[in-house]
Amino acid sequence: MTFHIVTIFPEFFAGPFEHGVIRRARQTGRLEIQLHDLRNWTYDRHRTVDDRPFGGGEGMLLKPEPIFQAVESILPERVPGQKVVLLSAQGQRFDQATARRYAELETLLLICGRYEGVDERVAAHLADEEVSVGDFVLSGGELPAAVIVDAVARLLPGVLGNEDSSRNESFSGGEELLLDCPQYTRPAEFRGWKVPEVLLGGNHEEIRRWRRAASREKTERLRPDLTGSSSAKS
Ligand code: 9D3
Repeated sequence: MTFHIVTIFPEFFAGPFEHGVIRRARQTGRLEIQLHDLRNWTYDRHRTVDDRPFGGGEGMLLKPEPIFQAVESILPERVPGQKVVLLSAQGQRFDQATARRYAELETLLLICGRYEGVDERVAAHLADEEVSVGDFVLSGGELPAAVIVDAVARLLPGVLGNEDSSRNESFSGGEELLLDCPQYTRPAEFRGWKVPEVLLGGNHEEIRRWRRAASREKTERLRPDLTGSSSAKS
């Protein structure tokens, strides 16, 4: 799968894409990430990417021309296996189902918003989707882009050692949506806090039941929105 990231800060991504799962996926050719500096598609002396909002208001917006030029030159023909996503605070929430949908694509182009936002014609007439990673205010779409690459890349065939290990986790779906159960490693007692006795024995049926119950308890306590017992919306 190929990601294209259009950004005014291509250097921002040096760190996040050079470690662990992402690094290995790139090395083995299962994942390609191409960074594109939005200023490459500006033609004035100051390489201007932003301008003031019509009607007044605080701050600056990313102007449409460089973004349209960038996307149209990176993806000259838009085919079904390609998707263009605008990252913005106003977008639809990115979740695990979105990650699974994106992992089926050949090509995903991410446009990183900045400043106070992006000219609305990008969302209306260029992007296929407008996506946010959560209801909090960030300074731009670069961290969200890195989040999306990470979440999608680990779903690609062959990226994780075990082809199935990405399926069996929190948020992967399944008949019941539960958080992972609490897990423990050595020592069996740390500062007086003991690992639950059942995990130290070898009764695998009992362990399975304990884990299921512990998952339910933790989900109810930390994420009642997932169980339907709260009116809270995820
Ligand atoms: C006037 C209100 N705004 C500033 C406080 C709106 C606003 C503009 C630009 C809020 C955030 C941003 C920059 N954020 C993103 O581009 C962004 C984002 C986010 O802020 N939160 C969650 N996901 C995303 S994806 C892109």
